[in-house]
Amino acid sequence: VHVIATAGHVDHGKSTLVHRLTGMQPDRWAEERRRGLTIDLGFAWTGLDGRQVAFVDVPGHERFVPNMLAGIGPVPAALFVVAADEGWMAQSGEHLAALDAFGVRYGLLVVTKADRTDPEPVLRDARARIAETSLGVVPGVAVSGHTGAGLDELRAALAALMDRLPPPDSTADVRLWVDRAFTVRGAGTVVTGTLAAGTLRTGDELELDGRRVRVRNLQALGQDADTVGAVARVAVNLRGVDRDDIHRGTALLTPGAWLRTGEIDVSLRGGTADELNQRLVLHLGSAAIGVHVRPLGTDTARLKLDRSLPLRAGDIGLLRDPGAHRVAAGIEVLDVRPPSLSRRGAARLRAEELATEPVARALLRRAGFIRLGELRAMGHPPAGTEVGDWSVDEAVWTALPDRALKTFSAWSADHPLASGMPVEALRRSLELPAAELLTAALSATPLTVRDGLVRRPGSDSDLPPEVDRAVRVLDRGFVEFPFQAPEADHLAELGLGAKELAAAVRAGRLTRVTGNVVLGPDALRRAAEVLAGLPQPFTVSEARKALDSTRRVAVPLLESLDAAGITEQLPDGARRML
Ligand SMILES: Nc1nc2c(ncn2[C@@H]2O[C@H](COP(=O)(O)OP(=O)(O)OP(=O)(O)O)[C@@H](O)[C@H]2O)c(=O)[nH]1
Ligand SMILES: [Mg+2]
Repeated sequence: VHVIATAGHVDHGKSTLVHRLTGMQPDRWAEERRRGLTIDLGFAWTGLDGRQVAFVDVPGHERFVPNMLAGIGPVPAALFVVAADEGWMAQSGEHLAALDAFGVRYGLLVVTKADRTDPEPVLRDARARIAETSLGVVPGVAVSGHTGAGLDELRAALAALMDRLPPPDSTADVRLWVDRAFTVRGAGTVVTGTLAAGTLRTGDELELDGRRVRVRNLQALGQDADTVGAVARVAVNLRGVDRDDIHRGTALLTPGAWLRTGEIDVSLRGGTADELNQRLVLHLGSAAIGVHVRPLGTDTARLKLDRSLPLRAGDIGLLRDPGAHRVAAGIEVLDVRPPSLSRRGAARLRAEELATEPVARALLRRAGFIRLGELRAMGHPPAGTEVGDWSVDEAVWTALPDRALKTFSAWSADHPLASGMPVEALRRSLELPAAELLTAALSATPLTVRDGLVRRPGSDSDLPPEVDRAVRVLDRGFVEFPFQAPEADHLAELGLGAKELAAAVRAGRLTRVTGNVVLGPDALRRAAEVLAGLPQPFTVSEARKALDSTRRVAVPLLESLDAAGITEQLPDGARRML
């Protein structure tokens, strides 16, 4: 399916043309038919040259330009209509400016009412004006909606236009800008829109204003469909939402794929920042939102939106001055998460940054780390260094292994009794947002990770399986009695001779208190914790009791603590924590 929007001044024959081409009456409201005036968007479709084409018919009256913009916003091609008898008029100009601002590149000029007067002068004039815009040089056809003259030529030109339209990306994330919402008796809430990219399926779960909704039923061009790929006019029957909660400009979204934003930095087309009013209306997709404009450079500005929208970098919209009936400028979204501008001169610096540095690079420079999914949701291509699910600033990434080593060394110096630094502690002190980043950074250092601890090289050598098993048996005993060393015959039973014990101590799996007196890997740290809770100073006997230990263990354990600078022995033989 191809979707084409009409454009042109009031009464120039847009709806008549759509009716002629499709046999469908695009004006839906009784009031529209009575007054011969299109007020809201109309929709009609037909087969043409073996393909299907849907028309979004827009109103030409100046009062309904916002409706026109909601119709044309998501549509890639336009049928520009000018009446031969009236020629170029005010809304011809405003509609063309809108198409230009939206950057619409595909179109066709139709001069209607050719039965009334020679269409040639208007064809020439309109084509010249259109050639100045994003549409470029377009084919022009003269027709009469009354006699039908020129319609075959128009159909041929439409077929040729469809051949030129770029193929849509049917795998893209869905953002269906809602242009109508209504209730169907028995079915519930239905929304319609132009699906510009992506694919919709019956049963899909989608996001709508932060809530989850389910696609109960799907229609394209009046037919039920299980799957509809872009580009298409679709009607979506939704479960889980009330019609009253939906308005034009809401969007149906692929869950989790879009970020809402209330503040954006944009580049301007066809207008300079200092000429813009402070208050304008942003039209993007089918949305129309009041914005506060703050100029940054000559062709960049910051927009504060009255209501947040799901936007991405690269989105195209326009700013309109509703009072003056004027398109003030076209915009392209550059950044949906712009930095705050609190300092003096910040706006100018920001403009320079936008002009000289890719936005994703600047975001990374400030944040250090951004999830790939978030970068995509912001509309940016991959930037920096990819690490697992993350994009990392290159400078940050290069410096990280060294920082990790330094931080680890400093921590180890402060914790001489620890057999390793907890991964989580190192992650936090390096201010890394995820453990996978630390693991990746550590692979460029001699440090290793085991049992949730970052360890020095060599402390992690693997034990032979039988020694490992034996040490695990000891570990279970240490859980309840961390300061009771296994007796010699127990060690012998487990096959832990001097050589095996030495290996386990080297691997950081046991702490040697003295000779063949061994405890668990964190025995010294845990002893220090217990002793810190005693009234200071304390005697060996008090320490022994508090540790639920024996003299055989307590005496050398205290000496180890002295040696590590954790405790200190006083002249009278008592000790205190340092
Ligand atoms: N003589 C003549 N009249 C036409 C032609 N096309 C449309 N009309 C008449 O012009 C009037 C306006 O036509 P519409 O098709 O409603 O115009 P429109 O552009 O859709 O108008 P809005 O949607 O209100 O902007 C109607 O009375 C039509 O019958 C044509 O080719 N020749
Ligand atoms: Mg009309």
